[in-house]
Amino acid sequence: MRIDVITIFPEYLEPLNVSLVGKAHARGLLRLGVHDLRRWTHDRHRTVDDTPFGGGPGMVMKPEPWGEALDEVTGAAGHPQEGSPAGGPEPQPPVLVVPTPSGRPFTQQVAVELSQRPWLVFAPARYEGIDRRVIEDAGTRMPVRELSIGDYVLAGGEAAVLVMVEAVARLLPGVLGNVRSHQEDSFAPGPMANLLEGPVYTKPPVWRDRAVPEVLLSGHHGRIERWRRDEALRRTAALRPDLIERTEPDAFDAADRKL
Ligand code: 6GU
Repeated sequence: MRIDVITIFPEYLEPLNVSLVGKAHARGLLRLGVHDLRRWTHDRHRTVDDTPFGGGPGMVMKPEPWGEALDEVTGAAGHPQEGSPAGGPEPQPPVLVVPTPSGRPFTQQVAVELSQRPWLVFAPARYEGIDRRVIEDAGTRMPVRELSIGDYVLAGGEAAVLVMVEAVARLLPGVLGNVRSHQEDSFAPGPMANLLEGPVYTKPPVWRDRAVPEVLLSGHHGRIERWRRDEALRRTAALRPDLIERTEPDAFDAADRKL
């Protein structure tokens, strides 16, 4: 997968070079490009924002630098994309991801969908957002997803890009050592879909007088699986009743109903 990020704070994206995403990059599973939006300004002050038409607080990001940046990074400026020889099939355009608190929710399902695309371009905004025409214009050439990471307001979309890139990168083939670790995620499809994960334990079996639940040492896989589901269900009912309410009744078995 290829990921490009266009930002006025390239340093903010440096964490992408560490941990899981950094390793995926180093191992060639992910190609990352971070671009300074000011590269596409032409005035002495490298201006990227201006006052909003219609009045109101804050500043709006100007369309021209974003337009030129997206043209160049997405290849609309007429540069043939790498890996698509002249005369070959039309290359698939990237998905443009615009992080904004006014977007649709970024969920695990969205992360899975994005992880199946070959190319993502992120356009995080500072100030009050990007001039609407940039989003509309880009939308004539590529799919655009305006996405929010939660119901709170950040000062800019860069931290949201870090969140989304990490959620997507760990789903790429070969990035996680163990495929089961994301097949069993709380929000992945399957028997534990829509349930929070319950408690986990490792050695030693007794620590500060606290014993690991006996069932986990029993070697009885059926009982262990049942216990894990019970714990997940109890935790979800306590912390996220909304997740249970939006699960179809068929997803629950007779043992669930006794809890
Ligand atoms: Cl994606 N951006 C900003 N600025 N604030 C947010 C957000 C995104 N998601 C939740 N709050």
